Amino acid sequence: TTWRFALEEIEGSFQHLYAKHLRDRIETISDGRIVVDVFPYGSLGTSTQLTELTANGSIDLAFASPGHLADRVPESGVFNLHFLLPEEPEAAQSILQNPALVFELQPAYQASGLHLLDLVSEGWMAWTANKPLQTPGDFQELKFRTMTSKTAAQSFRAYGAKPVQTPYAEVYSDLQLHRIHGQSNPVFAIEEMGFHDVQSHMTLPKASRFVSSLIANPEWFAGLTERERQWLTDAVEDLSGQAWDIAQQLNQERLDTMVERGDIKLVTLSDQERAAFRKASQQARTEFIKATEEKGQTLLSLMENGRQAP
Ligand code: 6CS
Repeated sequence: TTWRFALEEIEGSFQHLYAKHLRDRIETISDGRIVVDVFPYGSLGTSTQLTELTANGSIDLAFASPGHLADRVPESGVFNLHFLLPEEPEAAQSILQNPALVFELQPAYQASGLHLLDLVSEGWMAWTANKPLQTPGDFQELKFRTMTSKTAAQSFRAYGAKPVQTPYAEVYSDLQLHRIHGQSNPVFAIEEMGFHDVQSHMTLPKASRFVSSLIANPEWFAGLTERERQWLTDAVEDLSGQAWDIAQQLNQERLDTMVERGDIKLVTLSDQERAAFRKASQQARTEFIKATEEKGQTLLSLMENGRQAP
């Protein structure tokens, strides 16, 4: 048997490391009877297209980042909001690994033809531009690339930016041709996509973490034998914890590389500077709640303090 697993990121990325771990575990535990065919980002299409291929059964497993997915699954837009998860990694990790989160989101994923397996953080989002981004004022009129969903754009519109929504593969050339002036991604992605070649500054605002969802085709998942399903869910559960270390290490390595090479100037924000962004970010929250109502409120509370509102 072959399981087809599609990634929104290129070889060497976080998702690629994750997929290789999953592949090795499944192939070992099944004694080689299950082969996991991993498709890094490229020929299969954009993130949105990968989701479509998963919904229609051409692909069995995929990553679907809420940055792109939230127009299809509005509730997943909660991960596009800033200043929700606690700053402290252990606290953030236990919130993201709280089974209540997948449980609350599952109906929304199912309604759009997807089975949600897990949520994984790939690390802090960094903002790049050809200047430091230290105040919402620095975003005024800035053509800032975001992922393609409305909520992804709203989070930066709230800071005063003019969001431009484009697929991942177009970001490098759009920066090079000055069609956009900045973008946001985890550090590892900025390095491997070469964005530091065409951007002078990287701001580390600690405003949000990049979260992706691991999805499966629902019929494929239901059609697995009990044993196969157990292998998959066990592997995903084990990897859930490990993924934080993988991301942390990958981001740190790539940050060190960029700093050593002098590729890009680093900018960090003071608590006071972050407070100004935190305040401005509330507007995106209001719009998310308007679109998702009670469900959105429940997810928001789960993300903020790990508990549902009373
Ligand atoms: O910015 C993007 O569109 C992409 N960034 C990452 C790190 N993963 C997938 C996503 O599509």
